[in-house]
Amino acid sequence: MNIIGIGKPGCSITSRLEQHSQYNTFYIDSANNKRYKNFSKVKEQRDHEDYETNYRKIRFKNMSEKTTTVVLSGSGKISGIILRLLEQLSDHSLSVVYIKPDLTLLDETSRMREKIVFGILQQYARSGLLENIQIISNEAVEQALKSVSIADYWEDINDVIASTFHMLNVFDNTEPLLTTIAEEKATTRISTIGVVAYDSLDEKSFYNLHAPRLKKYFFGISQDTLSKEKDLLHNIRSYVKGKSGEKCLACFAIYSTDYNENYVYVSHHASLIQEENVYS
Ligand SMILES: Nc1nc2c(ncn2[C@@H]2O[C@H](COP(=O)(O)OP(=O)(O)OP(=O)(O)O)[C@@H](O)[C@H]2O)c(=O)[nH]1
Ligand SMILES: [Mg+2]
Repeated sequence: MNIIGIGKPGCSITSRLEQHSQYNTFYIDSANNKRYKNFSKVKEQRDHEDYETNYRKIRFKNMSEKTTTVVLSGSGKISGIILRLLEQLSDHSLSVVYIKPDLTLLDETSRMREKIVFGILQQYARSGLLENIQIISNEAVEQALKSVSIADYWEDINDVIASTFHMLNVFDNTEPLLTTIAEEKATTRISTIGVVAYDSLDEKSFYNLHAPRLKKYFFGISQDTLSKEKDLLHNIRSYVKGKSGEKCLACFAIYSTDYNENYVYVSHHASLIQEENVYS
């Protein structure tokens, strides 16, 4: 799978995925201070619109696959290239990881940009131009962290985002021991991801997705726990059952892992466009 990072947040998160062999990583920004490999420079522009108007086709070296995930936040100016980039890659199977910034920290112009990009990308997902958009709110990720050091603030946040994205991707491509997960309905293309603490089953999703239709729980269980905990399946079943609702189906998959710890990840899926006309 190709991962393309745009701008500071997109590139930083993408660089955390570079270590895994599953991903071919690419970077787009107006400067390459971090000396990323596979970097494409886009000339710095005055504003969002100029990034769109002055877009030049990006030459990606060594991009052979046609399954691509783009990571970006909509508040930065460079996010102005996103629709043109998606157009350039229209023969790919495209997904977006959308980083939702803390809006209270943004000025008016950045907030406007964010609102536009967030809205359009969700429309793209609904219409099927995107396979999926995963929404990740920095504020929610911060709350999922037990402690955040200010010095390593973005590193810590980006590590959690990248590792959760990666683990869900690994589980998605691994045969589970047991599963109640059915083929995803193509209508639920707006989603988020999150973590669940195994012991307390305390769930922290990375975006408060409104009107979810589907929740998928991925239990990565150690060999030791699998052999010792006799009521494991019963507990998982009743926990997941409690997450269902009238219009929301909750399901799970159990995997055996070589880790000592047990890990639980979750994804929520909706068809409804999020935060649409909330304030207008
Ligand atoms: N998760 C995460 N979010 C970040 C990071 N850096 C910045 N952000 C958030 O993403 C938003 C956009 O990032 P910026 O650095 O402002 O913008 P950019 O994407 O580089 O775009 P430009 O305006 O063209 O520089 C910011 O408002 C932050 O809230 C990061 O490393 N990780
Ligand atoms: Mg930048």
